[in-house]
Amino acid sequence: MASLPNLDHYWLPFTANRQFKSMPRLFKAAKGNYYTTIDDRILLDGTAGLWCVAAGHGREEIASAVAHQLRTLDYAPAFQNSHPLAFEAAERLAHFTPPGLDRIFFTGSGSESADTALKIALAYHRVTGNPLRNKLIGRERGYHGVNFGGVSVGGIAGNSKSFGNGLAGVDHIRHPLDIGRNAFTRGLPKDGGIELANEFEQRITTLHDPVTIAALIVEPMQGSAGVILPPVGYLKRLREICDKYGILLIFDEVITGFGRLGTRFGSDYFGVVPDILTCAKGLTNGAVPMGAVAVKREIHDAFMSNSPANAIELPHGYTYTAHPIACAAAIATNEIFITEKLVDRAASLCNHFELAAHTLKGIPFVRDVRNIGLVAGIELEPTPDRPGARAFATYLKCYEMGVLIRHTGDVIAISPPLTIEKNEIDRIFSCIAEALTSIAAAGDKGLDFTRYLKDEQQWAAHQQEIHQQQQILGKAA
Ligand code: PXG
Ligand code: PLP
Repeated sequence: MASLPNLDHYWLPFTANRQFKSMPRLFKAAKGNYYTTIDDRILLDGTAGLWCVAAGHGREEIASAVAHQLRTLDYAPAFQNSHPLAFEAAERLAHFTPPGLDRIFFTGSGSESADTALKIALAYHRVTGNPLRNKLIGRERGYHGVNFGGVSVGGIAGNSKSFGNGLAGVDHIRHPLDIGRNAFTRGLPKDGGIELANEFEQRITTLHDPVTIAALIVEPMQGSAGVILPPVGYLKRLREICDKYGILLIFDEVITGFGRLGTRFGSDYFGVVPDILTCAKGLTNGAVPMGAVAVKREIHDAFMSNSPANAIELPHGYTYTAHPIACAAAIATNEIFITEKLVDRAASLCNHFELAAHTLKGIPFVRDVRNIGLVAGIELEPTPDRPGARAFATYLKCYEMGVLIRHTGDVIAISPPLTIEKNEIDRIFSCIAEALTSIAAAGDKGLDFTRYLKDEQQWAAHQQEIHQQQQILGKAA
């Protein structure tokens, strides 16, 4: 059995650390659509890492571009200097993003992209002579990363309640999830989109003065909070309302970008063009941290023409903005997308994926299946006293059976690499069905996590023993 590293020092993000360390799940390698764990389990990747490994794992093209760049130019100062790959990466991305959104600001992640987009929106109104347009509107159950701006406009209370008041001047519109009406809808819900979007107008006119609103930020499809789809016509109507009142529309496409919906971006899927678009994840195939904000040319140009000569137009940026290694990875990833026609490939799998996802109707605990592109959300009946426990047990059971799924609250989210094969799609959903059926059959024991992943638990216990022995020896010395 492989040995475990010392688990004491690393504090894992968005993880129940004590639970994890009693049952550590560590990966040592990945290739194509599969992970290998440190105890040599092979896991089919049903989640493209965390929605980011669109082109499949272990891509040689990216590895060699990154290695070459690392040996050639490891770092260039991001402020007042740059390097050619930054411009090439921006040009390629500008050709990939929806028409008009061709001025690119690079960041290190989706969270940084969200905060950058919000700052650009606020600064845009100031630079064009409207400094009082400074309120930001987000949406219930929205996820825009974990930095203060993104958390403030985000709509997940669990992600914000520990961290004080966040930004002032923020309000939220309703989320569109309505299971009572739309359970098991294939694709987008048909009804209610226009009414729901009209509530945005109602809210800003009755509670605010619309001329005080700088921007509305929404994910075209809400990923993190459990795969929530916009009803038909909803996003178009939001666009119209923004236009009517001079409000910038920001699409946070960190998940929906790079082929996830069978189109390049969510904007392309819905035929709605935002003023500012954020992305990350698939930009480098998850291989190097990087995000980007694509801005309409007019917005960018307003900064250039309204700022004093030689002044810094936007006092914002990161040490690692357009990092050479990230740019090399982004360019190599873009090349893969083009040569392998990955977006078309994803589009050609969507029907099969939808059918496979909806085979879960009627399986124990499944109260809704939602799907769009290569994304499925499977919402489970919650256990009254232990929210999320069923989804977590399902995740553990699937892991035992060799399939990696993602769970958040009572929702299981599936988002495989765009390189997935049809039989692998079938395997993901049949594995979930089998896991749920076995959990249901086990009754209360189904939610006893100590029944799962015995090997991992033995390792953890062993590790604890060694650790204690070392402490005893340390004291004696
Ligand atoms: N905006 C959106 C719409 C996202 O989905 C971020 C911003 C933040 O990106 P970074 O790179 O800072 O994590 C995200 C990230 C999940 C999951 O399982 C989703 C995300 C990240 C990790 C897990 O739903 N979304
Ligand atoms: N904190 C300190 C003290 C810094 O000097 C810097 C950057 O120079 C930062 C934070 C920001 O770091 P980054 O540019 O990597 O976001």
